[in-house]
Amino acid sequence: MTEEKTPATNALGLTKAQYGGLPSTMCKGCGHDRISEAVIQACYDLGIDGRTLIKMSGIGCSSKTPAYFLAQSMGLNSTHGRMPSFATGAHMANTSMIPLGVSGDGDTASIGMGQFVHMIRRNPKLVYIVENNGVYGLTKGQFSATADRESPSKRGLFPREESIDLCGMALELGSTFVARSFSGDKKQLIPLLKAALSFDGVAFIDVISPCVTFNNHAESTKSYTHQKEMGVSFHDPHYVAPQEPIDIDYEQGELHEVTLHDGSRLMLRKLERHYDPSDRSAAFQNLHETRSKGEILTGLIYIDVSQPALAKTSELTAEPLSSLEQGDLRPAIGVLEKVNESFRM
Ligand SMILES: Cc1ncc(C[n+]2csc(CCOP(=O)(O)OP(=O)(O)O)c2C)c(N)n1
Ligand code: SF4
Ligand SMILES: [Mg+2]
Repeated sequence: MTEEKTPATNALGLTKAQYGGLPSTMCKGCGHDRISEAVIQACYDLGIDGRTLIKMSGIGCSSKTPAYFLAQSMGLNSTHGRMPSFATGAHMANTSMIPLGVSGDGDTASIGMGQFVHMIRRNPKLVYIVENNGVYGLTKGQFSATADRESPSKRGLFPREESIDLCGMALELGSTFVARSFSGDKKQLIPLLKAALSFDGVAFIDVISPCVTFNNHAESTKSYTHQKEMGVSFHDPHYVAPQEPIDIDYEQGELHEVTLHDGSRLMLRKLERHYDPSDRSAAFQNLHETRSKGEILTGLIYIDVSQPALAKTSELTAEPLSSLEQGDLRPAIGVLEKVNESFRM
């Protein structure tokens, strides 16, 4: 007689299957599905109660993926490029929820660029994932603004304009958490996602995610083969939750330890070169150097845990705005007149 195995559970007594969502409708082999799996694993490992997480997205194949993870979470598949403002609003209405946003390279680097720029400047708490395949997958493979000039389409055409490096851009705008990874590298992506979920502010992760249908041919710089050949990882990251003992494997060798807002730690064991992710100038330099060699730099590129997130500087009420009554929200006539008067010269 074969014994039935009880499935493993996490700190909340939940199985990993309970962090799943609807069956995926992505093309078989699409990088986006690997990212959904990494989100499921990170949330399962951290013991996140899915009911406390909100999933936000724009429009695109990438933006459809929140349907395929965390079925218990509320979410909004919003409009093209507008995820940042929906996510910022939802977060400010109830800061006790964990906001996680999924966008695409088209969604972020073209139609949503204005939203992206100002969201980074405002710095609300938000895990911001760009599933970057260099094309508009959903509308059948047109070049996006992250398509590299040396990377031809399947039909042999080259992009006319220079590509946008979203990590470089986020860094320039003052982002305090900038990371890049590859959908096929769960060893790197899962700890980065856990760190992002523990971070107070925008945690931006650009994830190279091959579109197997429109942009995974041999010459594409967003293909599985190119990433394998040209991907340069800064470090081998390891996430340690606040209640866990120190992992002795990470006590030796070149180690950079980052303490996150909830007391958890990200241990970065250096692989390629000496690198301190709190050095902004070094982050710029490394991004430029690797880009000029056609390499794709992955890992935690920059972090600054000292900058306050939007909710901290916004004088919010102790009770979430979403649960206040009309009477609490509407100021008395006298109060309103005083406010208006203060704006008159
Ligand atoms: C206002 C508006 N303009 C254009 C479109 C058409 N459209 C839908 S998805 C998309 C691009 C999606 O590309 P990306 O964000 O890279 O996602 P992917 O499908 O590659 O994951 C476009 C142009 C739209 N839905 N709404
Ligand atoms: S078209 Fe491309 S991005 Fe969209 S599901 Fe298929 S492989 Fe993925
Ligand atoms: Mg895309």
